[in-house]
This record gives sequence, structure tokens and C-alpha cells, in this order.
Amino acid sequence: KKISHALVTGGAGFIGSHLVEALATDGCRVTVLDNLSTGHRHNLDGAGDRIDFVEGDIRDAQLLDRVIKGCEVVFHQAAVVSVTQTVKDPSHSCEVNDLGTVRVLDAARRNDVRRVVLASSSAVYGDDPRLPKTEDMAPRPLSPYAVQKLAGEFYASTFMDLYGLETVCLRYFNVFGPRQDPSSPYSGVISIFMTQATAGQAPTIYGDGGQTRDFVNVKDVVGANLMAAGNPSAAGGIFNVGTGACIRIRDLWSLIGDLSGVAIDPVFGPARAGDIRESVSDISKIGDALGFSPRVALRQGLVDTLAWY
Ligand code: UD2
Repeated sequence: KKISHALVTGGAGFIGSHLVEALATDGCRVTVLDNLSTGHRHNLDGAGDRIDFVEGDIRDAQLLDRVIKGCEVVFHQAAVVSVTQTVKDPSHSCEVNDLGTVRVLDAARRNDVRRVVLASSSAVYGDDPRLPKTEDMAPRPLSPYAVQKLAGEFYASTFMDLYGLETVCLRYFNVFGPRQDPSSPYSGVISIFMTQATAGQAPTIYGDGGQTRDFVNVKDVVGANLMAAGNPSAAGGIFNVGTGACIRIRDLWSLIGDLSGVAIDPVFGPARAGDIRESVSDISKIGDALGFSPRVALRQGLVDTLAWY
């Protein structure tokens, strides 16, 4: 069954804008709430005229009440998404990531929203050495960002228990794809490597490059969100969203080099403080419960993404 009307917070951002596009293409009416702190209006150029864009902040309870009215589902993607930013300014990011999330949940319950799907993060696992990461592992948050995302999950389940608001939390692994902002040193590694490859510059690999990540294409993340919104049995669930596979960072650079036709040796720098060594998701829970399986192979996803640069 199609969603009639959805609110996407952070809908002008990287992941949010892809979600907005998919919903609009599906014939869903979409309201976007974004304060453009890291999102861009032009990210929504492809979304057509079925969307209502509202520039504003998720901490604004009155505005939320107005934009959420009539929405069946809320996809909560707005956040301070840089781990480093949350380390620099834990108070501000707490306001946005936690108070903002509570405001969104609260507006949703007051306005009879059926379901809220929340963007959480693999950051909640911290450096637990057990692999792959399964949802039943005890969280080990290592940054304000991870604490804030974990708190959001607890608020979500509490709102379901107390008020009957259906919530689903998705723990994203390393998401990549077109429109991921490459402009900060703390941007996603794929966006940084692609910027460097297309400029013919050597990347810096932090540490020996033997660290692994599970890179999931933004199209698959959108797919997981739609399944989480539509499947009745998803309510109350927490699910990993990854591919179940991983690649070492030095091999990632070689692959991006091959695909972009450059052969540049990387520069190796000191390991990044707090870097996690190995990260790979177990996706059997979301596979079994929601029928999720990643559709975009890493190589194809990289080719598609390179075309955007
Ligand atoms: C990701 C998420 C973050 C949080 C975290 C959970 C992104 C952008 N960030 O952080 O939000 O959920 O996972 O643990 O998805 N690297 C280099 N050279 C560079 C840039 C990065 O070697 O120029 C390495 C970096 O040291 C790390 C890996 O690449 O080992 C991935 O870095 P990242 O910043 O893309 O993502 P991550 O996993 O630290």
C-alpha cells in the first residue's frame, strides 16, 4: 500500500533527498523540512513539483505541528551527521540530535502519525570487536554522536510503549552515493576519494589502510526506509542497514582508481583518533523481517557515483 503523505526531515540532505525523490516518484505527497545547515535546496531539483519544501528547524515545535499535519509517515533524517562536529560541540549536537528527535516524535504522536522511521547509526556499536555486528549486541557508544543516536532509539521505543506511536530505527552503516558532500575532511571517505581521483590528487589513508567498512548504496538505504515504513511487522524494530560485506580502505582506493582511470599511490598518514578497525553488518534481521537485500553492488554503485563528480 502506498504512503499518501510523508514528512522527510533533513530531506534536502544527502540521504533525505534520495528518499524524497523515491517517494515522489511513487506518487506520495512529500513535505520536506530542512534548515539547510548542511543540506542544499538544489539536491531536490530532481524531485519534481509534488514536494512542499519548508525551510526550518526540527527544534521548532510550532513549525513541526504545522508541517506534520496530515502526514501518515515521518522519515526522520535530519541530524548533525558529522561525528567530529559532535565531538567539537556536544551541546549543540545534543540539542539537534536528541531534543530535535524528541520534538519530531512528540509532534508525530500529537498529530496521529502512523509511523516514524528514524535514522540511527552503526556508531552505536563502537569498537566491539565481534563481527559482524548484530542488533542484539550491547551498544558501546564512543562519541556524542553515538550517544545521541542511541538515545534517539530509546526515545523511539519509549514513544511506542507510552503513546502507541509506531517507530522503526535503522542503523545505517557507511552510506555512499551521489550528493554526499565531499567538502569537509570529515566527509565520507568515498566522496573524498572520488574528489581526489577526479582531480588527479593522492588521497591520504589514515593508518595502514587495513581498516574495513561496510559501504551501502544510498538507493538501498532508501529501499530499507520504504520497507520499514510499509511493513506492519517492522513496528518497534531496530535494524542494521548495510550489505553484510566489507572492503579495506586501501582496496577501496585501488578500486576507485581503477574505475576512474588513475593510478596514484596514496599517502599514508597517522591513524585517525578513535577510528574503528573493522566494521561489517549482519543483515539477516532486516532480511528476514522485511525482505531487505542490497541491490546495488559496490562496484556498480561506485561507477554511478563517479558519474556525479
Ligand atoms: C561512519 C559515519 C559516521 C558514523 C560512523 C560509525 C560516514 C561519513 N560517517 O564514520 O557518521 O556513523 O561511521 O562508526 O559515513 N579515511 C581515510 N582517508 C580519508 C577519509 C577517511 O583513510 O581521507 C578512513 C577513515 O580513517 C576510516 C574510513 O576511511 O577508517 C571511513 O571513514 P569515514 O569518515 O568515511 O567513515 P567512518 O566509518 O569513520
